[in-house]
Amino acid sequence: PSDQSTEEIHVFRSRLPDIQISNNVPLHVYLFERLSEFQDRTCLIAGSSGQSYTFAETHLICQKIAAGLTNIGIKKGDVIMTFLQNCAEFVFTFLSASMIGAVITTANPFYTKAEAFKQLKASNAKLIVTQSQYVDKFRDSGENDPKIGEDFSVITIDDPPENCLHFSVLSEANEEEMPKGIVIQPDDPVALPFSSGTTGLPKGVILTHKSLITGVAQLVDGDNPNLYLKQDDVVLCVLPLFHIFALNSVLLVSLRAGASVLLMQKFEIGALLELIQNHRVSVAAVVPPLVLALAKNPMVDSFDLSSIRLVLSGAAPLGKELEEALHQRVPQAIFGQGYGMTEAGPVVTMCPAFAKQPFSTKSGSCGSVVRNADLKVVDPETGGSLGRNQPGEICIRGSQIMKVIKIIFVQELLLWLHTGDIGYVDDDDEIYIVDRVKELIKFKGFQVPPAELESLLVSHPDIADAAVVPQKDDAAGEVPVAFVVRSANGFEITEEAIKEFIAKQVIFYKRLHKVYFIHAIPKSPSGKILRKELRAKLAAPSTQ
Ligand code: 4UU
Repeated sequence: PSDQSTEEIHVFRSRLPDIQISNNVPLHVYLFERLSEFQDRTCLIAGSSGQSYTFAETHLICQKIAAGLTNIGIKKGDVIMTFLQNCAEFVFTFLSASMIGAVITTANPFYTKAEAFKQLKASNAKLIVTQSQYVDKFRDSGENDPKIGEDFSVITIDDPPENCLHFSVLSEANEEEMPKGIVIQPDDPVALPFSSGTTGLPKGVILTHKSLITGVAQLVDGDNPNLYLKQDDVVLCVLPLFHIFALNSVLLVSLRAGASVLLMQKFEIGALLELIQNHRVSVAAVVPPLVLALAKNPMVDSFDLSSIRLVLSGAAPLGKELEEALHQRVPQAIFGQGYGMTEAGPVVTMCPAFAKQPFSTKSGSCGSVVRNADLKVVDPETGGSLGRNQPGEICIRGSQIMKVIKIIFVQELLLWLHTGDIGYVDDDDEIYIVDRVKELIKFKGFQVPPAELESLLVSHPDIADAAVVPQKDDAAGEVPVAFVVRSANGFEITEEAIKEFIAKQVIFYKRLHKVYFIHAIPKSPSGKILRKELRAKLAAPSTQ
């Protein structure tokens, strides 16, 4: 309601001037706009095999796959699910989908069968691109569930199991057969990542061609790009591409800027250090648990990390001490944070020390708001706009944010996205995130939606009611813990049994770390769980 009020709004802007953004073309056209300038340079390097692809090769393969997708019946508006670890095929599938106006929904390949099916059904995907080892997660589903071969197809990047096709049916198609005449509008969707946002279960976040182009341009376009990438940069992609951080701020920005992306399937410290040294990695996108590993592991001292010039941390709060500990090991690098959210398309703030003409920044800050966007801070109780140095809910506005379908009435041209994060803007336009008012729990930067665990918990006959909240944890940042009301059926379910019941149904990072039994879940008169009260209970000594 406050969005419609007439009171004065304190709008915070980037320290960098606005730029012209060419966001009226399809995403792939924008990304490959400068292809002729760097077509023979390395675009992708597969870390495990060392195989690499130039920009020209990448572009050609994507055109072939666009033709191949059309041959197997994928049309504009259809959804394709990637169920992959980082690999070149992920990149090819994403860009090819853009070329034919299809939409990519990205999922974590470690999802359990139940989690995979939820996203498959919610996104109505017609095709899944995955590895053979994961195909069983899409078989033997419930009676009303979609079926392989009938409702959707499966393509594997390795030997295809029964009823599946090999990736070569796409990549060996004739690029001449790419469909002509597909008209893609700036507001057409191109990506559908899943996120639980500020409340409830995970849902598809509609990101359009225009929003993703804007998000990339805000970082790497203009005379003084906020995140200055050079054509000879090698950008580390160890964070998963199914998450918006790596997708946007590692892959898409590098494609636009002509930098190479070094793809790593999964994090393993020895292999990582070797790859950094051998490929002379210059830009590293990291999350706090990775900073912890690099800061603490003794192996780090035996490798040459002198090529690293930028370290960008995001997805969860980074402690100053931790940042300084790693900085001592990589003294030549500029350290900074980005703060983003899937729904925000995704970057809200970025460290301006990464700019071509850099600004100095303070440790602990998440940088300044991105250019071509407005940021405001509101009082979470009253909705009133706050000035500098006053913590409140961060709100962001610009063409990069997700597409909202049901707009009932709009008084402003662009809507403010409420992030559910509490932060403030200091006298130097630097933004600090200090708390979260939304339900979301972040385990090592991964989303754990409490509503999902709560609905699983109350589905158990021995549980009458439940609430899941974050508990602070040194290694993971936060871990999910549950408050449980036992049902009066005489069976005294144990903590271990509850943990196991959940662990069987969810991916590793959603597992419960502790269960506290309680007589009633505190709720507001309207029935909302009073999470603040439960978090306060955790801080009290009796629950330790
Ligand atoms: C404290 O985490 C992300 C996106 C992160 C991102 C993307 C592009 C970082 C840098 C970049 O360049 O998205 P989600 O949707 O998984 O989670 C969003 C939530 C935020 O609302 C906030 O609570 O993750 C938390 N978060 C952070 N918290 C994200 N970044 C930060 C941060 N400090 N730097």
